[in-house]
Amino acid sequence: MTGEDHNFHIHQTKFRVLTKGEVLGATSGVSAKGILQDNVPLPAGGEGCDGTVASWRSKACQATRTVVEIPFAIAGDFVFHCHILEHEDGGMMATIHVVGAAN
Ligand SMILES: [Cu+2]
Repeated sequence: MTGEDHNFHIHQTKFRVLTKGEVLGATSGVSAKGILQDNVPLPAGGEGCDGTVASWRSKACQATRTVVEIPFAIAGDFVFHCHILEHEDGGMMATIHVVGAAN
């Protein structure tokens, strides 16, 4: 939650952004709806949100939620990061470790 937008980006795979209905359980498994994409904008916390803990605690930040469904086809490490270079260089980068299904 910050005072500026971010842009979630993942390497080596793509994802779908789920609708509220899908998040609430209207569908299960990999959705047949929605386009596959490799990045999605994540909106800032609103006008009163300056990215500080104080603004968060004062409830000035308005959280929005973006839920994605990533149909990983293989196991491995998948890098994700903010697609704004300054944010990425500032540390907004990590990996998702995907393991195979248990038998
Ligand atoms: Cu960012």
